[in-house]
This record gives sequence, C-alpha cells and structure tokens, in this order.
Amino acid sequence: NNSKLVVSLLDYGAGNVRSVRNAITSCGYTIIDITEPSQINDAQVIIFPGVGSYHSAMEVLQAKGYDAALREYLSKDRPYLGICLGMQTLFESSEESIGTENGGKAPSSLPGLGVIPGKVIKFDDSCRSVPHIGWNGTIAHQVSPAMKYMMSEDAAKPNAEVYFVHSYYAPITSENAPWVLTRTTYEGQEYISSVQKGNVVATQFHPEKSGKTGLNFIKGFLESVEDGTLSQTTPIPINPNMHTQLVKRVVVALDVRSNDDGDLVVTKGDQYDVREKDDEQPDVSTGRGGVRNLGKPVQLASRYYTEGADEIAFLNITSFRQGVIEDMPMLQVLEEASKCIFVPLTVGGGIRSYTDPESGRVYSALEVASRYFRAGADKVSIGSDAVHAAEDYIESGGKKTGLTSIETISQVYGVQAVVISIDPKRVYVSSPDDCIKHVVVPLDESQAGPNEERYCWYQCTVKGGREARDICAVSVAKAAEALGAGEIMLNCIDMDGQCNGFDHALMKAVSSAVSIPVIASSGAGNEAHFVNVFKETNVQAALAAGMFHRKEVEIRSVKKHMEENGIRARIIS
Ligand code: 1PR
Repeated sequence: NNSKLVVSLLDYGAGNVRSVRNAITSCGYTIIDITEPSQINDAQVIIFPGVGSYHSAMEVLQAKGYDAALREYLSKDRPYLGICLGMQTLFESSEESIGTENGGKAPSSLPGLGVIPGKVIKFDDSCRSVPHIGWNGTIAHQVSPAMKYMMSEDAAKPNAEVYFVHSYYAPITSENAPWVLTRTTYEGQEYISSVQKGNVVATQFHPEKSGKTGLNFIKGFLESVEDGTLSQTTPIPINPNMHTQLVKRVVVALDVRSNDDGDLVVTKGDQYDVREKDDEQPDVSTGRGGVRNLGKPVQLASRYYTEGADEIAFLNITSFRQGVIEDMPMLQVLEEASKCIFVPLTVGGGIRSYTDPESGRVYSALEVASRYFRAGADKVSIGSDAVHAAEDYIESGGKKTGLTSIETISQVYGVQAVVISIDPKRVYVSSPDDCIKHVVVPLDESQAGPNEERYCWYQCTVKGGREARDICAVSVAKAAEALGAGEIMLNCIDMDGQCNGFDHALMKAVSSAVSIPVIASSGAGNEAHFVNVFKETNVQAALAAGMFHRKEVEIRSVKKHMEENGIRARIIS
C-alpha cells in the first residue's frame, strides 16, 4: 500500500496502544501522534483507542484540552475511529464515571463527548461473568464500506468473531438506533458493538486484537476514508431473533526462561520441573539435566497465532530470581511478538514491586507492569504477589489498602488487564472435617489420593511451586476478585505436563466461587480434554502448553472437535 493517508493517533499515554500502532502499520499506513489540540483539526483521520477507565479518559481529554477540539471535529463529520473506550466516550455519560478511584465513595460524573444519545452501563454480573472477555460475533444493522472485508457472506449468520474486553456496554435505544452499525449478544444481553454515522465510526471490540478479521476492519475503514466512500452506508433489515455467542477460548502458554547457555527459550515442565530427566550429558556439578528447549518464544508464538490461538501467554518462570525491570529480553519478546501477533498477549512472572540491589531504587508493581504494557502486553498475570496480597487481605478482615499490585494496576489499566495465575497443589484429606480452614472438594474415584482419600484442598504455592502457603486456591481467587482482578489462570501442579486432562474438581470449585472468568490450565493432552472441561465446568477458556509445543495436537483440531461436540469456538479460515 503506497497510501498518502496519514493516521493521526490520539494516544494519551494511559496504556498499550502499541498493538493499534502495529495494526495500522501492518495495513500499510503511516501514523502521526496527536500531542496538542490544534493537531485535531488538521488531521485527515483520527483513531482514538481509549484505554483505562471512562473517568480517567475524560479527565485526560479535558486536562489536555482535547475534548472541545474533538467535539468540533466530530460535529463536522470528519473521519474518526474510536476503539473500546474510544467508542464509549462518544456517548453522553457512563456509570463507570462514578469514581472508583475514591473507593466508589465520591461520585464524579464527568460527561462524555455526547455525540451519541445514551448512557454506558455495567453488565449485570448476577447472571454472567463480568468483564465480557473474549471472542464474540457481530450482527450488522448497516452495510458499511468499513465492513467490506469482514461482513458475513451469509446474511443469516453473524460476522466472524472479534475480540472484546469490557465490563460496561452501550444499550440500544430508540434515540441511538440509527447509529448502530453492529450489535452483539452477551449471555442474553444485546448491546452496541459498533457505531457509524457518516464518517464517524467506533467499535466496542478491539480490531487490533481480532486477528485477520480485525485487520480487515481497519483496512476497510482506512481504504474507504482514502477513497471518500466511508459514509456510504445502507441500513439493512434487522432480525431480532439472530444472536451471537461468546465462544470458548483456546489459549497457549509459553513458559520462558534462559537455558544454561543464556538463551531465552520456551520450556515446559513436568509438574513444574523443566529439566530433562534422561539427559545424556547432565550438568557435572548438579547432576541435573539441561532446561528443556522447545523453541524460540516469538517464533513459536507467531506459529500459534497463525494456527488460530485465541490468546497467547508468555510466562517468565524464573522471575523470582531477578528483577524484571531489567529483564530486557522478555520486554523484547513482547515488542517483537506484538508486531506480528494480533490476538491478546498476556505476560506473567515477576509482576510485583522490586528494589534494584545496586541503586536501591524501588520500582512499584505498577511501574513494572507499565513497562510490559508499553512493550505490547494486553494483560499482566500476577502469581506469587497475588497470594501474598490475598493473605494480607484475609488477615485484615477484608480491608483494601489500595496499595497492592492487583489494586494499583487494575485502577490504571482496568480490571481486565489483571490476570491472577494460581499454582496450587493438592493436599489430600479423608474427610472435609479434617480441614476446616480451607475449601475442601470431593474427588471422584479416579482422582483419589495415595491412601484412597476422596477429598482434597488446593494449597497455593509461590515462586513457581517452590514454596507452599497456608491458603487455598478458592480463597486466593475470591480475595483477588475483591481486590480488582479481572480473570484467573488456574493451574494445577499435580496435573501439569501429565496429559491426563484438566483438574475438573478444582475448576468447578474456583469458577463457582467467583464471577470473573477462569482459564483452565495444566494437564491437557488431547482434543477431548478441552471438550470435557468446557462441558463439565464453567471455565471460559482452556490453556495448554506441552501438547502444542510437541506438535502432538493442533489448535485447529481442538477447535474442530469442540464444534463437533456443540461447543462454539473461533474457527479461522
Ligand atoms: O509468581 O508472579 O513471578 O509468576 C510466575 C509465573 O510463572 C506463574 O504464572 C507460574 O505459573 C509460572 N511458573 C513458575 N514456574 C513454573 C514452572 O513450570 N517451573 N510455569 C511456571 C507454570 C503453568 C502453565 C503451564 C500449564 C499447562 N506453567 O503455563 O504451561 O500448566 O501445561 P501443560 O498443558 O503442558 O500441562 P510470579
């Protein structure tokens, strides 16, 4: 593309817009950054990827004087694409503007840009997981040139799934109905998933994280800005009986560490032990085998993106040893990965506050996380530090300090950006009465303990399974949710690398105790394990590592098997 069109990006510095940049660039367009209000009027086209909370977004727009300039730009029907909060801020107001910054006590209702009638409200979490995270379809209300490469060819079917992550939504009303470009259904709730009137377009979904479909949307939008056709939309008959569905996600995890030669490799453990058991040349001093090497992080992750992974997680598994702020290789992995991978990227390992031993400088968990977000991560996953935060929270009788990594990061980047990685081990007991402090779950016969125990509790560990704590997985999950986590990645050390399927008892216990989404992890060995965990528990995603790294099973065959068994998956062509 030799386009002359230059995209003006409104990045107010609140989060990761690297992926939006990468997506625009990969469609062949150049970008300039808006750094002062006067540039708004001069723009050929503006893309505004809102990040963070509604309140903080409006606060920054006001403080920098962008709000008035934007209102004027929009009133002249100039080309515009808002993404996520960039769509929500077009409405009159949002429930989210009730300042959670002040513990929800001080309402501070900053108005939105007020271009579209209506208020953005929160999903009811009494009957569905909130946030709405993942891949869902869209149903067109208008035919738009922006959608030319992503509209379903079959009018009776929704468009291909795109990636959403939000707790608040804009309901369709009679006043804003003419704006609706597409709608989406989340567990019975219909809402506006994109809008367009004239040259003003906005999406609740993240096109920059929606794989090929999302890139096609950006391409369709920018091409039609360029050839002046963008505003040529036509309404289409609305079928109120058509609905979309959030699909179950297939996630791939890459456990990353340096091997003994100092190269960063993807490795994979057996119950968290990542060293070769039958190494012909074990280390002479320790007698231990080398670190299992299953490939290069970015290369492997790109392969999984092309093969249809819905999400990719990089876990820095030796982060407890060194400070991550200096861990440039891991930051580089993120930077490189986000250039070619357009699905959500999570990074975990070492997200905590850290004191540099040389300078004595203290880096807060928020600073550490910010480095990763700027490098291209969409979510951070917190392991050990979440266990400690949960312990303190419970011990204090449920008091929030506002200072934990979970609280500080979710306040700035939103709850959806904070995943908690739990690494529990089973502790078998003969009867629930043997352990009153922790949540004890029944086990079926095949899972019974070494002495035929038919119950267990799941003891949390820190430092990659090396240290066990006196707290169970259910308690950590509940405390983390209360502190502001948006999702739980639930491992199980006993099942890790065993290829015997996921730990259903654990998945059920945790997913029924929290309302945030749970990702099942550890133990997948074949396609049927995914179907089983989705049928028998309420988890929203399932993660595997070893079976994909060893090329034993392909992502597309997992998804095919899911669809054949009535579980909706995102199938890519
Ligand atoms: O405690 O915040 O620094 O985070 C450390 C992170 O590193 C945690 O997310 C922890 O789970 C992870 N981690 C630490 N040590 C290991 C290890 O293996 N020695 N990996 C480790 C945990 C869990 C999954 C794994 C699944 C699926 N790996 O990533 O890939 O169990 O595997 P499978 O499908 O092959 O069974 P902090």
